[in-house]
Amino acid sequence: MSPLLPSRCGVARSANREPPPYRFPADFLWGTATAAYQIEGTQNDDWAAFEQDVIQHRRFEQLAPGKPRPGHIHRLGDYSEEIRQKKTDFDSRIEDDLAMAAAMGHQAYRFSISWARLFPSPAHTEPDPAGLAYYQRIFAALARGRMTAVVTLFHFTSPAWLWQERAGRRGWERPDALFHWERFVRAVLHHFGEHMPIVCTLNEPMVYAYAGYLDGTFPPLEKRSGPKELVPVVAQLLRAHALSYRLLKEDAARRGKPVSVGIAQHVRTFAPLRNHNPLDRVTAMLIEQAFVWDFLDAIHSGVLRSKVMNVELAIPGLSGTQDFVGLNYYGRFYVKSSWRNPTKFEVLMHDPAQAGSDRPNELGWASYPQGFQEALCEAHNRYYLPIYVLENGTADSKDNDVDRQRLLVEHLRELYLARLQGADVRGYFHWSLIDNFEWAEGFTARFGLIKVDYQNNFQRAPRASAALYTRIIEQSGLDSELLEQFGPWP
Ligand code: IFM
Repeated sequence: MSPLLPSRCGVARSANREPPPYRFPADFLWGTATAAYQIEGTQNDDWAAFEQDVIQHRRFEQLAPGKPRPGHIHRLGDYSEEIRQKKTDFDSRIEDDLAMAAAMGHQAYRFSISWARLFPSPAHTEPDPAGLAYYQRIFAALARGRMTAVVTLFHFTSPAWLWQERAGRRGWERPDALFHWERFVRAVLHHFGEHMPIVCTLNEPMVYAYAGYLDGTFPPLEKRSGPKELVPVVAQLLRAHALSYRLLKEDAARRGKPVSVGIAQHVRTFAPLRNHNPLDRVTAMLIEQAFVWDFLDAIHSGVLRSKVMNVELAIPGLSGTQDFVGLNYYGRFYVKSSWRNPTKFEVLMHDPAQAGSDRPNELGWASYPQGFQEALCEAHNRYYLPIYVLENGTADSKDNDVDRQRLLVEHLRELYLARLQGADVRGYFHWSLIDNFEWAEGFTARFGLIKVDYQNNFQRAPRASAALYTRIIEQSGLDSELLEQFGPWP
């Protein structure tokens, strides 16, 4: 192999015999992540319109958690108008929440800037001053706590007015969508560019495309006929990413400051439900490629090439527009196919036959820490770029949240082992700092290191995992005691 090429990372279980402690470098970035819609007060956006519709038509009957039903939000009717409007009441607690994160030793905070808060109506050709003042408070609180701001530009929501049809199209597919997007990105850069060293342009574009345009569980609640119909949306998101990358780099050059840019890609391991079934195996491979890697490959090569979406489309200005690979890792899904109709398959959140080892969380998602190491290595081998884990977490509502504590130790151990084999992972962001609104799952799924007591004026109460995370940050990794407590290891 050429000495100029970085070495390939392979998942070597022998690395598991590495003796503790597992220490991370001093410049490894430890943080948490949130998103505007999930914690902030309501804005004039597509999700707020969806929520209103859900309430009006009472589409919130109790469903099984983890099985979102198109057009529904799980148990939304159980929560008062005040809670639905304020979400976590972050708006009046920005300073306290971020001071608490700083006191817990967090060094970074990932959050998103709401497009609708800056541009609430199409009449706004300039950003709304109140919206700017709001994010100013966040940047100021982060500066006080000496925390690095990691900004996400698009985290699932867009202004309601973008959904009025233009030339028969709406949302990202409108002919003027990129014009408006550019206006938003330029405004963010003009006002906050100075304080944005790491930027994530898009959060989980494939989740957005699948949930919004195939499953109908996220706005715009469409159920298109198949993955090929996602191409216009996916291609437009790639164009939006390429455009933001160029604007961010131009802004950084003007300021004489570097900026590191990437996206946050949702990662799952897709496993065949029946290992002996060749169709399950092939389908699982195809879905993983489509859901996890096609988008990142496109940014790498400049061409959206996908078997599942049946497309090969060059996107001008896209190639090489990521400085890091951002991954959000949440475990393993299972694929069950059918010979009678190979394009219709089921995706299971866990395997009912091995619930013991899958340890499904409160949403039924299987835990699979080993897949984390595999995904980090795969990302390294594909792109040879720095990696940030921009999300990792679980739904665990207990005060003594043992599942979240276990998840932290198990996943950080896998991250350490991936680094050992060459994956250049530079930071870890736990999802999430506080409990929040989990999209079609409503308020029921609790992902916070810090509990939000919705019945008690949104009071904050750190869960046991919050102290564990602080301990890990303070000692820059996992000590023998922790590894022993959560072992034995495979
Ligand atoms: O809450 C979401 C977040 O908005 C995007 N990543 C996954 C999280 C948990 O489902």
